[in-house]
Order: sequence, then C-alpha cells, then structure tokens
Amino acid sequence: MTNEFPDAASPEPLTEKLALAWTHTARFLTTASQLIHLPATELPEIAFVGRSNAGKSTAINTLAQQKRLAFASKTPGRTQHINLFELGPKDRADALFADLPGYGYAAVAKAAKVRWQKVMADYLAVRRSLSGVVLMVDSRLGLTDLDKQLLEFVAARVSTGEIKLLVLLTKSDKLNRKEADAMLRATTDYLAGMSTEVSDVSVTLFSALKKSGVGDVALALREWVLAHRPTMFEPTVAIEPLESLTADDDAEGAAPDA
Ligand SMILES: Nc1nc2c(ncn2[C@@H]2O[C@H](COP(=O)(O)OP(=O)(O)O)[C@@H](O)[C@H]2O)c(=O)[nH]1
Ligand SMILES: [Mg+2]
Repeated sequence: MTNEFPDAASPEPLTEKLALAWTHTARFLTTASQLIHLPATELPEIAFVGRSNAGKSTAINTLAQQKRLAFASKTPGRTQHINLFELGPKDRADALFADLPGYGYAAVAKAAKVRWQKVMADYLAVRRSLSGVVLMVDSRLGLTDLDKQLLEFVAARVSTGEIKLLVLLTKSDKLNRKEADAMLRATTDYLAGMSTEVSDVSVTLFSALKKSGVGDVALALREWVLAHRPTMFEPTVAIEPLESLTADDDAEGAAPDA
C-alpha cells in the first residue's frame, strides 16, 4: 500500500480516483463521549455533522466505500459519541474524520440535548486540529434552525479560513432538477452571509443512492488535507520579554506616590 495516493510531497496530480482511494483507507480509531477524551493530534480533522436522519452515516460509508464504517443507526439520536476514523497509509495516518452525534431528534430528553449542544459547540469552537466541517442537510428540508445554530458555532473560525465548510445536500435523488437547483441556490445564498475573501465555503448535491457527488466530495476533502498547515500556538495575551517586564516593574516601583 505504498503511494497509492499522493501526499504533500508527491508530484502526482490529484485525481478523483486517487481521492477516493484515500477516503477508502478510513478505519475506526476511537470513540469518545467527552471532549477531554479525544486524543490530542496534529493531524487535520474533518468533522461530519448534521441532523439525525440527514444521511450522515450513509454519506461517510459511501465516501469510504465501506458498508458499515459509520454505523447507520436504526435508532436516530442514540449514538451520542464522537467517533474518530483515521485515514492515509497504515503506518503514517494523514487525517482524521470525526463523526459527531446527530442532533434534532425529538425523542431525546431535553437534558441530553442541552448537554450535547454544549459538546458540539465546544468541539467546533476549540478543537485545535479541526480543519474542515462537512454539514449534511436533507435536500428536501434545506438548512433548518438547528443547522443554522450549528453554523453559528463555527462561523468565526470559518470566516478566517481556519476551518473549511462543505454543505452536502443529501438524498438529492429525491428531487427533480428544478427542485435541486432551487435548493442549491437557496443554500448558497444563505452561506454567502458567512463567506469572506479568505473563507472556503461550498455547497454540493449528494446522493449515496445514485452515487452522485461522491468523487467531488472526496476530492474536496483530500484538497483540504493537502493544504492543511498545523496551526501554531498563538498566545492571545502578548508575552512580553522578561527584560521589558522587569523594566516596567522597576519604573512602576520607582513611580512617586500621588
Ligand atoms: N433516497 C436516499 N435515501 C438515503 C440516502 N442517504 C441516506 N438515505 C436514507 O436516509 C435514512 C437516514 O440515513 P442515515 O445515514 O442513517 O442518517 P444519519 O442519521 O444522518 O446517520 C436512511 O433510511 C437511509 O437509507 C440517499 O442518498 N438517497
Ligand atoms: Mg447515523
């Protein structure tokens, strides 16, 4: 399994076939019910999010060309864990997929909903290695209020380009051409509100049933990973050189009392 797909150093041009060979390498890594249990990693992570029943598990399995990588649950709302999958060569993984719990399932108790909303918000706001978000939206429903809330959780990091965003309008086989075009346009219009000159925001129709959009999505995700540069730790509070601190202290200490 050497060099079946290009890495950053490879001169080989990226094709849909190579991108799909890469998504095919996805394998289960670990599961976590709390953020602190997620492994710290330098690998770029791509999160898959969406309402319960939006077609998230099916989309992940279709991208990976594996039958039950992400468990397509018969009981929506039951899987409240973050599942991590590893991609790339076995001995040198180059990216992670994170399957986040679906939201919006009516039968889940209020307390559990609130708890998970917080986990999602925190994950999207602080997970340092997060480099992309794939939001799955049922193409018959379009963006719902919960999807828009979720987008708000990542909006700041999307606007700086730190996190890339791809919205998949799933189950597009259920729409005719005219309906599909209208949904694509409405979603694009909404997302224009969170796009900037440096952001990477896109929308695409997707059907696991008809296998449409699959190669495009694999390409997009592979490009994200190849373009990823680990974020350096940037202190939000300026750390002054020791000397200048000392000097300031001295100056203050020497200041005459009022
Ligand atoms: N027609 C059609 N149905 C789909 C497609 N993708 C998923 N589904 C169906 O939508 C339902 C929810 O899918 P699932 O992947 O479990 O959704 P999740 O809850 O978001 O993980 C299942 O009945 C799937 O068979 C698709 O591309 N076309
Ligand atoms: Mg699922």
